[in-house]
Amino acid sequence: KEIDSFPEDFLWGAASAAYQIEGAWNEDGKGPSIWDEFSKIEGKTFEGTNGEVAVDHYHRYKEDISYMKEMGLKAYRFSVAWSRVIPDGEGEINEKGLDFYENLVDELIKNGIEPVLTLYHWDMPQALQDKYGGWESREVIPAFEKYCEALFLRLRDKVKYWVTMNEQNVFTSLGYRWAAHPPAVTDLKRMYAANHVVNLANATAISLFHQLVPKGLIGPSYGYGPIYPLTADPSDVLAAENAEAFNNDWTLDVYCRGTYPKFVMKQLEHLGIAPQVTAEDSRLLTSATPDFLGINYYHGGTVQQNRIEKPENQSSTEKNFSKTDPYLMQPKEEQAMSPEVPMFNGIENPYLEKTKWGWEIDPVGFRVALRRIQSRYDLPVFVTENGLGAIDVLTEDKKIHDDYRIDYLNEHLVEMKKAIADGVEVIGYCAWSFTDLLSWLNGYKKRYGFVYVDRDEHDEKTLERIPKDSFYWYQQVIKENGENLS
Ligand code: GCO
Repeated sequence: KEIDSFPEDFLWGAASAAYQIEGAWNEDGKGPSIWDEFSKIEGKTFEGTNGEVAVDHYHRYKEDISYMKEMGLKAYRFSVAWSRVIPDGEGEINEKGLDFYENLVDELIKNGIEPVLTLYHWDMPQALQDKYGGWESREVIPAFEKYCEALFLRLRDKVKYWVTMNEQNVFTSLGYRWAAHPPAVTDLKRMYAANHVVNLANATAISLFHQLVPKGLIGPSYGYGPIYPLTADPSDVLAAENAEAFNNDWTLDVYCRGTYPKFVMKQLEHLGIAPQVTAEDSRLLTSATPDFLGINYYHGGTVQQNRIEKPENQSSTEKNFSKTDPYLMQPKEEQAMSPEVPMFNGIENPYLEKTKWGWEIDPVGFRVALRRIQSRYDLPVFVTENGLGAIDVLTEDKKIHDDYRIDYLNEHLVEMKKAIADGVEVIGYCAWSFTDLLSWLNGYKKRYGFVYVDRDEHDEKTLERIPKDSFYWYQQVIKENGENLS
């Protein structure tokens, strides 16, 4: 066997999330989620887009799976909407909700596709937000456990790969630091408190899973980006290490080792914003560690030593969001760090190009990321997301020539192949996304899919599915098990 070839059973996949594709937001007993409510508030999402219909996957999942089969997909990652399974988050189980996901899983298996099920992709039941304050309260942990138990029991014989939390770092910082996602607050103390509760919920789910589904594999999906120093000035290198600790070790150490990095904890204690960790919490966190680490890779970040004084009287939100350009409603990378902690200062990387939405394009960073994760945690890695958001143009003869997406994915796969040759154990790769879907803040302008969906912000149009050029390219990659990637 060639040292740099993909394993025989490599899981070539694609991914999605319930809110971004399903629609049917109030059908068959589903309760409202925080995103159903948040998107109704004026000015929160791009031109007021919401997931009420999304790409209507709830009604068209068989058609979508027929495209997956045509493509030769080996794995499909999707998420379950908690409020479809338990409408108020903690009470009665809605059998129709469970039925939907079981039917979806059956259809995947029938077509030879391995299901990869994400338990939490950001759509907390609104009832739990209202009653307890969502992730800020420990009261949601037993509710989450009950929800997970219902799914484990129903699907344990059919689903082998399970993901607990999707991009905990992203949803807690967008929700509690940047006020861009619900509950839309800017309070670091609350962010760190919520983050700790999510860690406990994650560990609770893993612990229950290991009892109930001993043959399955479970892990969180973390949005990882490696941090670079701007220069070889040792102070910049130190700043990059600080940023890596604050941004990445902070979450990954808890997942994999059950402990918070001491150095970061000390800083947070000093600032009076550290989470309260009890001895019992520590026991749970160290006892329930994942079987693999899911990594969503888009880009990293670059820092220099902190030289800039924070301007007085300016809130983080004012400073960090462009209110005028809807494409920049995501916080920029240089700001998505910890400006309150004067140890590093985010800055643009002069060597990297960016997407239309200001996301750096950094395939080599993917290899760096995979190697850093392997050497720090030594767990199998499942790449659960990677992809390019772009404006795709449908030609008159109904084609989408997305060569830019092919180039992007190809460059990333080449680097992933090198990382495998370097010795990183990668068990699968799910491109983001299978069909086009609703971008949380950017509507349908920003498309990621291999399959185009005919709709825009305000007009559902035909919702017709049209495979893009990248669909046929990925089909070939899968067929050759990545042999000819270069
Ligand atoms: C967007 C984002 C998402 C995320 C995904 C994270 O534009 O809304 O890119 O699609 O990538 O949901 O897990």
